[in-house]
Amino acid sequence: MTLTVKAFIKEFKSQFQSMYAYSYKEGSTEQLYNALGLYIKNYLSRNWKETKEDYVENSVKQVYYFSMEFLPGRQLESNAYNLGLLDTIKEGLNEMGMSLEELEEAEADPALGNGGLGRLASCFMDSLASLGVPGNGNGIRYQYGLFKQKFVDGYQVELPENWLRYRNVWETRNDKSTCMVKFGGNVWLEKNHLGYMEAKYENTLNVLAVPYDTPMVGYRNNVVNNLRLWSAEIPVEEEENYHTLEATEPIKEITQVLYPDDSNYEGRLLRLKQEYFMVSAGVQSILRHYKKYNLPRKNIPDKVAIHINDTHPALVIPEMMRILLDEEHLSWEQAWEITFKTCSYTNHTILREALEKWPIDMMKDLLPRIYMIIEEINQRFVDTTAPIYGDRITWQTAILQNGVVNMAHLAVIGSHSINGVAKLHTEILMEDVLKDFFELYPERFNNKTNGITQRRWMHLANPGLTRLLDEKIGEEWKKNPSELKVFKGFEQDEKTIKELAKVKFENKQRLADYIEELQGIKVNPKAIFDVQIKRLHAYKRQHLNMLHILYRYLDIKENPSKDFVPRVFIFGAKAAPSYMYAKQIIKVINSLAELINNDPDVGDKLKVVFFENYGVSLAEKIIPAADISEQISLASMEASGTSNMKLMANGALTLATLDGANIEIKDFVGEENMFIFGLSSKEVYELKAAGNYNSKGIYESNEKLRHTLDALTNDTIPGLNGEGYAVFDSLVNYNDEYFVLKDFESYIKAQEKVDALYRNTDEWTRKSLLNIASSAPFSADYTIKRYADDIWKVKQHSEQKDS
Ligand code: DL6
Repeated sequence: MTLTVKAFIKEFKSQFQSMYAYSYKEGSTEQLYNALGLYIKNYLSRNWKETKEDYVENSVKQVYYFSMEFLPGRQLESNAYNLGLLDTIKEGLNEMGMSLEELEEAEADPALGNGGLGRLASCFMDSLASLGVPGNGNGIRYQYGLFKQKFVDGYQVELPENWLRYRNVWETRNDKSTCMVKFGGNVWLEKNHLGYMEAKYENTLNVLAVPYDTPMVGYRNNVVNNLRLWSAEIPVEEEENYHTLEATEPIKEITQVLYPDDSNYEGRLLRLKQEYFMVSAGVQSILRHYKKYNLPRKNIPDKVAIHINDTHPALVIPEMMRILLDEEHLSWEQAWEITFKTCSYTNHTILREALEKWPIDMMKDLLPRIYMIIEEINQRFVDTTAPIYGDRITWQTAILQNGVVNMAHLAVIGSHSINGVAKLHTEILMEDVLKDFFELYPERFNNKTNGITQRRWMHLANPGLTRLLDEKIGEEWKKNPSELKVFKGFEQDEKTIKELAKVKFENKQRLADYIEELQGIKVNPKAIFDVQIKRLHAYKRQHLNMLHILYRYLDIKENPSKDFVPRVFIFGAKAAPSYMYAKQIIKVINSLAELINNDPDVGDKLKVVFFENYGVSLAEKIIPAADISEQISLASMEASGTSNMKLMANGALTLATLDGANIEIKDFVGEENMFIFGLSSKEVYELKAAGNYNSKGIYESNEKLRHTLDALTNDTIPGLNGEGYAVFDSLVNYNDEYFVLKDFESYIKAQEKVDALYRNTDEWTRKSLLNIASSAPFSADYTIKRYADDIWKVKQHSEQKDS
């Protein structure tokens, strides 16, 4: 039954009253938001319940996506949209004198992730539900999300992100489904009276894992899947042992913060605790749920697929073995077959420092039984591999090496599928990072290029573009993104080009107003909006972007009468708290921005805006307004990127190296509709192998570059305290790890092409149209379909019911 505006108003008023015992007219924005959120949650609860029941009644195969990070973004609008209630709610609120936009601002944006990996997990949740694939998320309910970023004198300052301060209307605490997770203590194996080996524990730290479930709403299909986030608590029966607040700390801290400080031993230990906590609770609850199916244990892989999102949840493998061996009393071979067939793993990075390795002593102390199992997995692996492939390859692929547990090796050995997240990335895994494993298990490797959900990143973030597309190509693209290609037919249609340019201009005007309101910087909406939004890391090369800005600034100062195409450079980026170099880059960009934005000689020609606290909600405001998408990582370093896909779908032209998914963007839209520069991945490998890169030589021989780099250290930029020197040194004196200077010249040339093209508005907009029309292959719905078909072997819910 469709909800009428009248019925909504009546029900909303009564919802509000039942919560606060006064009229909605007296309510604060937070209260009104809470009431609306709960109203929507109540509305969807029937579908949520029925979806769960349906899955059990039909014994469907389900996917469990294990991830230490989720970045769902605000859920009010997207839930209302997927349920088909958005217009009714908007109208109803308007009649009551409110606006949805205003209420939405009261919703916390859960920063339970760092960047692309967490956001991908949330796009996947949306696609699983929208495709009707039985899928669950499994993660941690961090009490504090990723830090809130502030700039003080241009320096990054980290503040706690207390996202749960005003309650979270979307979650349901599920006390019925708690689990116990054990840490430390002593463990030994003993034969029980039935003759089975049983693990005996003493002096363990017992932690109660309490699940909080959040509905994942499918797009207009009545499906509501589940995201389960675990919180650590003191077990009720042990409360009396915890007399002081201090004593409760070891338990409470487990789910307190995302990314504990990893610069010290305690911080690293805590992270390992978090990983096991999430994994153990998740696996226990899956196997308990499986019992409802009343099927033999050997059928688990027919009904359960567990996905390991990067190595962080790789302890799923020994934990599943532990339960099957110690609690279900299966033989090693039976348990291994089930575990291996159930688990699959995605690698998201080739950065050495991000490939997790845990000291053996730490693992042994914290997780003694798990370590025993890992030791045996390793031993059996070595025993079977060495006779066939020899000692060298066996040693290089072992799980236990040089006093550490190599988590990527564990994930690979225990999973039936291993995938990278873009074509080039998967090739690099096979040819370099995991090449020995590729020799051992070629059949396990496959590529699954990332994707994004058009629902959040186009339909909701860019209503102007969505309306235009609906009008030109009909609404089918919303269900079936491949229909976007029909938009190509309008490439030569002058009217459409003008309309598209108008949509972009309006989005830019809106962002310009927001920038002025937030930062007091007046930017010209007619300028090129040039956007780089992603984590701050040297390999992503925000400092290359900064050097170009500095070069441009010097050019403006030295050639005041030259005709410059106005540009607004927009950044959004957080640096890891202990990553000094990244923080120095932020400071240099901020000081440069201060200089440029206040220099009367520059005026409209150049502006630099660095948004504080970049996250999903901010991305939704920036992306629809972007003209240029900066994807300038050193080729071979960026696994995929996903901001590149979001920006392309919103009509930005990509300025990129041939890295990650930029290569596929080029394949779909054509080289002529983007700006490519820099070394290729092959050239990067060759240059590294040659070992003769000499950044100082480039600095000395390139006048333009030298002039620019010198401005980092000669007081051109006021307010710096050595950060300019730090960047200069790393690039010139420490041989420029990410080849910034090598790519500088071709980057500048690409930027000149950007300016030249922008002078021809129609031609620019035509290319923008082609980007939008070519973006469909990056739909997360398609990506999820490929995971479901090739890796998880999970069919859509309706198909499983029929078969
Ligand atoms: O696959 C999602 C995303 C990619 O798009 C990025 O290219 C990649 O950098 C990111 N990887 C990580 C790795 N984290 N760890 N460990 O966030 O994954």
